[in-house]
Amino acid sequence: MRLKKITLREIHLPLIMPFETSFGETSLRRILLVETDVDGISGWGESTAGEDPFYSYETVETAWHILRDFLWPILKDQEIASASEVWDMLARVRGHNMAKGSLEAAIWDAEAKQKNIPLAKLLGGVREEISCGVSIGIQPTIQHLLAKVEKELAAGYQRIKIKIKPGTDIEPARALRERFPRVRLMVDANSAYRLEDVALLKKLDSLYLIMIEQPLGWDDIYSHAQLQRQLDTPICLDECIHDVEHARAAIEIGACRIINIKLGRVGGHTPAKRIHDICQAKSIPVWCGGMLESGIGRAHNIAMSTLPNFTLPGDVSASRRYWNEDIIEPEVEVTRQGTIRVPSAPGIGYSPRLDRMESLTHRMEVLE
Ligand code: OSB
Ligand code: MG
Repeated sequence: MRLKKITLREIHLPLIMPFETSFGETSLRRILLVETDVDGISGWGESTAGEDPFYSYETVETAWHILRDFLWPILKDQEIASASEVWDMLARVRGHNMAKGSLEAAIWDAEAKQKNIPLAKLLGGVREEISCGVSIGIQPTIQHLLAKVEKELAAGYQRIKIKIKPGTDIEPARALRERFPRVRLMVDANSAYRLEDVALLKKLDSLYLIMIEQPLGWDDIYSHAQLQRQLDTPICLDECIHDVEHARAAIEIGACRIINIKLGRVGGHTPAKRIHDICQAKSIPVWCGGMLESGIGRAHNIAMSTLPNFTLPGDVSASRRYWNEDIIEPEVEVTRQGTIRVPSAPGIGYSPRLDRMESLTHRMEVLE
């Protein structure tokens, strides 16, 4: 395969409802899409870089810069035997996983289309359906939260995750557990706590949560190991796990019992598979995290979630929970059982809606 051209495109997509986490609120997504031309076949990827450097240091601006000035020059006109080689070809650039992940994923899509098979198959996926949970942002009141959760459970979602921050943590989680005694429930703190908050975090142990996601520092694996020793509830790491070495370190020192894999955060399908494999070998279940993706990123998440060790419901849910209209056709839909059926069309299996993308595009750059 030879990479002939890439097109960078920034679209603006307003969320149906603002999404609040411990690090801030988002109401309009700026999304960087990458289209690759591989031997005349187009592949699509989405960078999960944010509008601000608050979840990670990457932003739409840094991802654009790294893609145009460093990643494209490495791959341009190179003979690429398969998409599985791309991650190692980009190794000279340190970090910037969201930039790398968008390009790498687009080449996987193109390769699957070239071979006329679904991306899930090319990745080694084993499922025809994936299990879905929802991630619910911080709500103004407990009443709002209960109403939201009620609605998502009625729609069939299999697991509820709520965002927490200091001051909005134990109370909403307890209210949910009282109202829904048997629901699979978890909280995500996005690094809002410190090891000194252990007494508060221990109160969560009585609520039988399936996990507490990323309570401590975004790059602090060691403190999570100290915390996990004092908690019964499993810790799941998100922000801390950037590559397979972090995953190995976290598992070996006991910093977590579950890992959330996000394609952008780890740099694409190849590093995601490597983390998946090491977790599987060490009996650590994984699940697919979300970053408020448009349909392109969502489609990649669905394909990745078909790998065998994705045994817990992920944050991959229906397009209509986020967008009035998605940029793919058909939109991602969730069954009454809280699952997504993996598409059988080649590549990501959903068609990009170019007309709609055009109308949402704020800038575009073609590199060839
Ligand atoms: O920590 O998982 C997270 C959204 C933006 C940044 C970080 C996170 C999230 C979510 C939303 O939880 C997941 C989704 O529904 O896409
Ligand atoms: Mg998270």
